[in-house]
Amino acid sequence: MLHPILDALGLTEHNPGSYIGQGEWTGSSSEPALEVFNPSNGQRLATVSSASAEDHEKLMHAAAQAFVAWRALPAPRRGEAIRLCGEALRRNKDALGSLVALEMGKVKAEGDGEVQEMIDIADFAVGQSRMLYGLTMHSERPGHRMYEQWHPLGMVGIISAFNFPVAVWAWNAFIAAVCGDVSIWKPSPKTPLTAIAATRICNAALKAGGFPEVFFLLNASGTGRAERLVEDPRVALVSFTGSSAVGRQVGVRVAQRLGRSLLELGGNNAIIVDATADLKLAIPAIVFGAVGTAGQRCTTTRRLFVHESILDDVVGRLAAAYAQVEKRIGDPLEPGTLMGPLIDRAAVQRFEATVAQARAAGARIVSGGKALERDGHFVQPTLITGVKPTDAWVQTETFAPILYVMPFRTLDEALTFQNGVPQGLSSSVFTRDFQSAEKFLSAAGSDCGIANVNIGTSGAEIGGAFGGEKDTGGGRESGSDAWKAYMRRQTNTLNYSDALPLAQGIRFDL
Ligand code: UN1
Repeated sequence: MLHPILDALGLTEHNPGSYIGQGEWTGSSSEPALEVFNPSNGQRLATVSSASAEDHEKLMHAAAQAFVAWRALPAPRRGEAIRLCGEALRRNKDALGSLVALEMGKVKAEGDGEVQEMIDIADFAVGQSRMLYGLTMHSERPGHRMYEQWHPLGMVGIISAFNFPVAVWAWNAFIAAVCGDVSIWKPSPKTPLTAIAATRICNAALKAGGFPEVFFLLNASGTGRAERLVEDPRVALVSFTGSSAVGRQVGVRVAQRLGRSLLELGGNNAIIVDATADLKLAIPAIVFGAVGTAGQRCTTTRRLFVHESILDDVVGRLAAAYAQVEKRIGDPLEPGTLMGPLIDRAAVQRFEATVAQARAAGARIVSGGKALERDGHFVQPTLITGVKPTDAWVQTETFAPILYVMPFRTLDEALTFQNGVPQGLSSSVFTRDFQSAEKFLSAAGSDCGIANVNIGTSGAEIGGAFGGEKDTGGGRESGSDAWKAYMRRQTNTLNYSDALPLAQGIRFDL
């Protein structure tokens, strides 16, 4: 029986998975279809057909044509189009937020929050559409003027992950759209339904406003479609969100053809709690950061460094909070649930393997550590002590609610621990000491793309540039000047004099 949430968004039991242009939704009967399961009970929700190579090629032609029309619209008009998308998402927030919760397994409040993030970035993009500013420079030659302008880049490939199945697409697609680009989305094969719903809602809003439909979609099983996007020289920018291991391959392959990539890869985010910290703020921030989205955010708090003088106190308070969370694990759509399931069985197995590895090496499992014996992919929120910052499992991002708690003596030591991992996405310090806060934010402090004081590592606002250093890939998306990644810069020099002086004072008299 069709789930009512699917019905509310016009989805059926068998859905064509790809929007390939000219109003056409399609999917191949010869390619293996995607089967979508509800992670909280393992039941099948629907199937989604995969795009074939021919569908993909058809899409590329349509997208190339759409780009030519779209880039000719003045940027503020493109902003107006995205305003309509934002309004459509406001109308559909409840339904789409529920679908995110149903398909991905995050709790309803977080599903709604994710749609809110789409709405926020739409609003941001509308404003940005009037602020695609270039600089003017003073020419060294008389009667000359120099300036730069930003032009649309072309076709942008967006390869997104299951954990933020729609918001990360919107960060990319909406900013790309106001920049004059069209986008081709290859979502995670674990969350194709939200991708279909989001694409439909936004393209319908464009169409109703008399705009071309610039959001193309490729749902497919396997990696063939994504690989084609990565290797296709017509795709000017590949924005990839996923693991560092896959992102490394994407980066190398796009670089091979001298294309551009924007990489948002793994995080291994830490919170430092010093002896002056206000634990009324720190404890809820740590708990939300570590167990929110069942530990499946790239900004999830995975490591906690606590000043040795308050270690026992902090671990005790966390254990008490974790006991409360444990009572509220369950159906993500049920009001009051704090933690839903992991995405699939393989994720549960990775959780179990990581806990077993730590346990075998003598770590103490203070809370949790087990998968729940019930339908769906539920695990306990897990607190682990007695590990070292250099342990292999502490150095690795396991996409599950596992928090390693470790003591430190000095802020310098805590910073060395925090920075001593391959990843560099998000970081926080809880302190009431001015010098510690400033040191944490200084060039000698956190080496991450995001560094916070007295708030947690996850739940970044869209207005800032989002991304991280080292194995996190170096990309920046969402707010600030991240729009520049979606445009090409052109430097223009104009001569309005009657002479032709050469730069650098060179004389070349004929
Ligand atoms: C991600 O996990 O891929 O900062 C993105 C946050 C969210 C985005 C996370 N705004 O946690």
